[in-house]
Amino acid sequence: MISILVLHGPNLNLLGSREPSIYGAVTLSEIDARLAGLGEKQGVQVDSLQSNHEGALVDAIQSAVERHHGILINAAAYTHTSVAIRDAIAATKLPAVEVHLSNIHRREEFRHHSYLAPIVIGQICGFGANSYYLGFHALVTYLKEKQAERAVAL
Ligand code: CA2
Repeated sequence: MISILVLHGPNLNLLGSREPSIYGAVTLSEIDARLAGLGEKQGVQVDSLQSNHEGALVDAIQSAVERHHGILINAAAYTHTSVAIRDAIAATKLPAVEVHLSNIHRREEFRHHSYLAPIVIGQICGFGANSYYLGFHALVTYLKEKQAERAVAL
């Protein structure tokens, strides 16, 4: 069974309670529940984790190698600062999709650069919570295609 790890970075636990004009009214629990539901429909195991701590995210990424086939990540502010998270994802060699609720390219200059963008399959941003669901679809499609390619090669 395909298994994916969903990672949410700092302050995303506040979703739904503050700044709804930027990030929408949906809560993180609602996003996680919808992702779990999408996973059930598609036969994909979905495990989610939110942390405000860079090291905890790095630990989760390192552990993902043993349990998961891909990573869906909104690294939040660490997107723009964390070489450690980038290095951890690159080291796992797991396919990853980067998502953002807001369109980071339409916001302040410092949000335009992502340390993750060069090492992920792709980035989806600007669609609110739908960025996560689109990202989930993109990652699962990628993993299923790779699985099918491997089956043909056998
Ligand atoms: O648009 C996104 O998903 C971001 O990753 C969100 C980050 C931000 O630093 C990135 O540039 C873009 C911020 C997450 C903070 O979330 C909050 C939610 C509610 C209230 C306050 C913060």
